[in-house]
Amino acid sequence: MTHLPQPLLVATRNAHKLAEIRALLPGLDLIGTDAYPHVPDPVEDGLTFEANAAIKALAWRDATGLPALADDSGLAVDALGGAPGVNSARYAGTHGDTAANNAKLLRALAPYPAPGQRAARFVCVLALALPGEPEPRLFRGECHGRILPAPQGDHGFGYDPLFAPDGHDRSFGLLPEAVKAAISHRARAFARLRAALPGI
Ligand code: ITT
Repeated sequence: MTHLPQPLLVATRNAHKLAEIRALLPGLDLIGTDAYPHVPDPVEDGLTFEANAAIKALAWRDATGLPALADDSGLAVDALGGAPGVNSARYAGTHGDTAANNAKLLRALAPYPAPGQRAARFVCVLALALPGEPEPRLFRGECHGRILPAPQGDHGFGYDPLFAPDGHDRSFGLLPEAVKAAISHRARAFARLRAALPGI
């Protein structure tokens, strides 16, 4: 198979992610999970981005019968031993509470004020689960940078206002959205997917 099968279910409940994925796959027939409100969200209890991406892609493929593409992603901060990592969406306790997550991250990094102590990377693992294939195909992308002392801007979502990618002084929250679309962890994972499935 050299092309992505269509229609393709994008296995995310995160509207911001879905919008970025639509922009990274222009012209493809993509279906969001809104079309399936009765399907329960799978439990993401994997210890790695790969494991959780696979859980989501397989669960949604099996629930709908459609080829499914999942994105498991998050922020790994060196000084925090890789936290929040796979817990990025629920770092402060409540799933998707961005303000609380970002506030907790700034508190955790207060003992590390120097820019050189605040290295971090965004990670994205895409899992493509195709009907008839036992294992999903996995594609990983990373974007390295650092955590800023205070939030900047309101582009993007999640930790974007706190993250300045390498080579830039401003956050993904302030940088033009085209910059994130070109260099993000998600863009890099999609570049890998495209290389493996030429013709997309
Ligand atoms: P789905 O599982 O339904 O896709 P989710 O938001 O729960 O949605 P994850 O479990 O993969 O997805 O958690 C991803 C979290 O990591 C997300 O909620 C943000 O806090 C953070 N994150 C991931 N990608 C990001 C990005 O591009 N910019 C900023 N924060 C990001």
